Amino acid sequence: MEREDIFQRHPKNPILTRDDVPYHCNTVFNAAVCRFKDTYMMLLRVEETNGRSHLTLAESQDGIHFSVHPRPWIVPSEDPEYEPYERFGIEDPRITQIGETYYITYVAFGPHGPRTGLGLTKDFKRFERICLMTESDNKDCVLFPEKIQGYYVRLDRPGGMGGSRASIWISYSPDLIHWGRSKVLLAPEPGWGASKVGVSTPPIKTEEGWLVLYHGVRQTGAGRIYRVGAMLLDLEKPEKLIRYTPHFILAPREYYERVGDVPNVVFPCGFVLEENVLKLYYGAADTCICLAETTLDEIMKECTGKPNNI
Ligand code: BMA
Repeated sequence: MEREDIFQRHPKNPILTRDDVPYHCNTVFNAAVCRFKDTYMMLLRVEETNGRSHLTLAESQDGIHFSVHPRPWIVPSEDPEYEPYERFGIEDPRITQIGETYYITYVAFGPHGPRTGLGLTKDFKRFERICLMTESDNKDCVLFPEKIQGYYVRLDRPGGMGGSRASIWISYSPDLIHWGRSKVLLAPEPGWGASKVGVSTPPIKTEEGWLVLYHGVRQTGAGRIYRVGAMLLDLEKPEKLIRYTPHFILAPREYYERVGDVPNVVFPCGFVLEENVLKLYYGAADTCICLAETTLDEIMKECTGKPNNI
């Protein structure tokens, strides 16, 4: 029997709201998180009152109480290479550490639709853009934390906007710029993720495979519901899906997940792994940031579904 209570929500939820931002904004949500030296580093999506987003850093010593920097960190670029694609904002970051470098993927949003931007930092002071690494109509892109068989690997979700099948894809690159060998990994299927699926957080290496959390979207008469599942990919050939959760493992239940600018949304973008404990940071109702914990073993036990759906 599937269980849904494998995550324990932090009693201080929501752990971060717009009241914690030292400047005027509409909401904070969908934050990437990592460990940097002794600090929990959060990169949060801040939506301004014009409806456009930028990314701001917040720091914490305990992973619960974050202090938000006084100024935005990653804002739409004025460089003509990027400007037409970032004009309407920067959204939903993910951080992947490879060696000493922290790679940041983000949704660049402009008049041509959403696409993925990629940049890096080594010190969380200077942010350097590398490229716009996907074409338009592509979101939820994350990098694997190491090269596999000599290639960088990414997961993403092309085709979510136009009513086509909004599936999770995998691609490979020798240099982070040129990408290919793209394949579908997981497609929406009737049920909790019927409308779209998209990767939530960067892959976690385990003995059994790469464990990846993803979100599933169900369109209902009252709007969309965003929930979370997990999948396990082969360590050497990550385009091979081993198992996944046929049911969701985290769903909007609490008031702060049900009520907000966009109701019924839990949307993780980051985690910190401490031993076997996964601290998952997620945006709730596009309005605040929350924390919930579980163990990798608990997630692994829920991955009972065999791949058959692409
Ligand atoms: C998705 C993204 C997320 C957002 C979610 C729910 O398409 O835009 O940033 O949290 O919708 O509104």
